[in-house]
Amino acid sequence: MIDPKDKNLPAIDVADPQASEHVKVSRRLFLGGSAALMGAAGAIGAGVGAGLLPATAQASSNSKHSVGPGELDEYYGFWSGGHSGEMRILGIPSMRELMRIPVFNVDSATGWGITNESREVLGENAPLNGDCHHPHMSMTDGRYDGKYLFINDKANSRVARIRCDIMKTDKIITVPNVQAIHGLRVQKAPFTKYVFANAEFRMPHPNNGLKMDDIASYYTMFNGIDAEKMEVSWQIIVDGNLDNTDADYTGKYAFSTCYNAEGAVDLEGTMRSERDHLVIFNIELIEAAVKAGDFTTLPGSDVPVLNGRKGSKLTRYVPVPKNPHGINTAPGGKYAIANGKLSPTVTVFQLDKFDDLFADKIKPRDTVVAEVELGLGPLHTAFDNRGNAYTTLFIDSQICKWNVDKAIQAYSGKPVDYILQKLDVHYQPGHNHTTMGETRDADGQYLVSLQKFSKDRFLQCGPLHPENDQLIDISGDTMKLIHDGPTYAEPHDCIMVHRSLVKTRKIYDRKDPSFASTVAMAKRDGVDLNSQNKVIRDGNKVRVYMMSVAPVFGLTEFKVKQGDEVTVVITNLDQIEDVTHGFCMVNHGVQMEISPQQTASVTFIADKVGVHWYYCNWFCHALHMEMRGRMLVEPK
Ligand code: CUK
Ligand code: CUA
Ligand code: CA
Repeated sequence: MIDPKDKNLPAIDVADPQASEHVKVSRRLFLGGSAALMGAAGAIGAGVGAGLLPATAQASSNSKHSVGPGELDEYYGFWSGGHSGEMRILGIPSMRELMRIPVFNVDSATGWGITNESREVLGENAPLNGDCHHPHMSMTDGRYDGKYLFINDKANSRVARIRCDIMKTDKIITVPNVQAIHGLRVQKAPFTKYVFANAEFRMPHPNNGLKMDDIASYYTMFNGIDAEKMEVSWQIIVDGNLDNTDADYTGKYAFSTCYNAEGAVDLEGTMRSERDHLVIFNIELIEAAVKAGDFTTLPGSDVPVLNGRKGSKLTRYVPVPKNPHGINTAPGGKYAIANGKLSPTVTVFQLDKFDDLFADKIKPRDTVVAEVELGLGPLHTAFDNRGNAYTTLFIDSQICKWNVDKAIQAYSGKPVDYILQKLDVHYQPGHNHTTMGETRDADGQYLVSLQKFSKDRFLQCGPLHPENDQLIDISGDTMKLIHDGPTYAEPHDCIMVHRSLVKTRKIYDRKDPSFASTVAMAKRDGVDLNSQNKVIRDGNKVRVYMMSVAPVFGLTEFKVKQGDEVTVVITNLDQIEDVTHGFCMVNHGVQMEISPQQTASVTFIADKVGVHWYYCNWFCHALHMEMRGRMLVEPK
């Protein structure tokens, strides 16, 4: 739990005249919410969905969560952008979209995918689509450390890292030998040494066209990625496939759900058995096996590949009901919950039993302390700090709030009601997430439920509908729906991080590694980026170095020859926060962001003779329209 009295209070400069008001607002939001809402809930009666609340009660409950103009949100929400390939930053509780972080996609505004710096991160011939599902922040001792965000790309089997100081992607890796990186989580403790990544689809090995019909020989792997180096440390072969994953709070175990224990390639086949499984990975034993050289490698990569199939000492398989989906570790670190999907149940694992399981003192199912019914289509579970769990019921279009301890009692035969409330959501929820809920600091304030369908909730925008991300107040005894938020394709998952844990730069450091290669190139060309505008010709390659200060580019014209490969390098010397410039070369598909103190570059072929205007397209000054220049292309 966060102590709002000291270190975790929002970091606000007290010299700022507006600051004291922000602090007051945030303290009120942070501390006051719970008690007042419990009162309201008591008056209305437990078990009543927000949709049924009297209008006045809803209005007063809403105003408590409103963030007025100029006020700051309490939490950062980091949202997966699904198959848009990006990550998004929202403010919670306002649900305002604050920023988009292009990751696997091309972004016209920032030039991500167009600039040399972003191409360096993406890789020369990178595919320019992505399918993001699971954004997670690096942790130390089970708490967010504000350093990195990680996200998967199911579409092209990649994992990306985002630097939280500038909120830009700084590394992308393709995981070798697998297809479709889906479930992704970080090692929670002692620190995020590994990012754990599930490869979902089984495939032939080697995938050389010779064993395509030998379906039984297909396999997939669980991957440990070194979070600092962004390299795959090891891969471990499993039986069945891999869907979602999570980790414990000791750093010893990670575990993944499998919906295709059948090893089928058709839909019916994946539903043939009544049970699939959770596979548990013993990280210490895996590391020891790698160290001892107890691995092989696959053609085309030198990543250690271990055997984690049934019978391996590195893994254990626990049968769970039909086609499970999400796996979620409770903030206390005591339990993890597998969500049944085709079974109306959730399965509760007691994590401190895993040592005994690996010592073969108990059987796999002895780690299960409850398996209870919640409703139809349980997909994902989130937690508050009061022992309650919140599970999305996809088919029922509801969130089921239940108590974990009571569920365990009920499973052992005691006549207790473990279900506390069911709240309608609109419609068909996938993931949900609570504020700080995947860390030790779970604070039980808000729950977001991410719906796959919005149907009638918003103005029609043609056949394609937005998703609907709903914000729910969970600080009281009953859940209350307080906001509908349309979002573009498709936030599978999100996390909500208290704003005190995220420290971003206001302007770039000139030594920022994200443009270090470009700075090195300038140095080789003998150009001082901070004081020089210069055109360097190197055969048919031309490098155009210029500075920018609102509202002028350092060069208002430069000359090249038709067919030259032109690299424009711009350094924004403005030091004022928010004064970002852009560089767009008309009719050349060239565009980039240059934020204060940033250097950015873009390379293109000057294939058309004549005058070609370039202009600044981030509005920066009263004379922003006048911030422009000419590229003069002479015939060959
Ligand atoms: S998954 Cu999409 S709703 Cu990719 Cu985590 Cu469950
Ligand atoms: Cu510089 Cu607009
Ligand atoms: Ca199955």
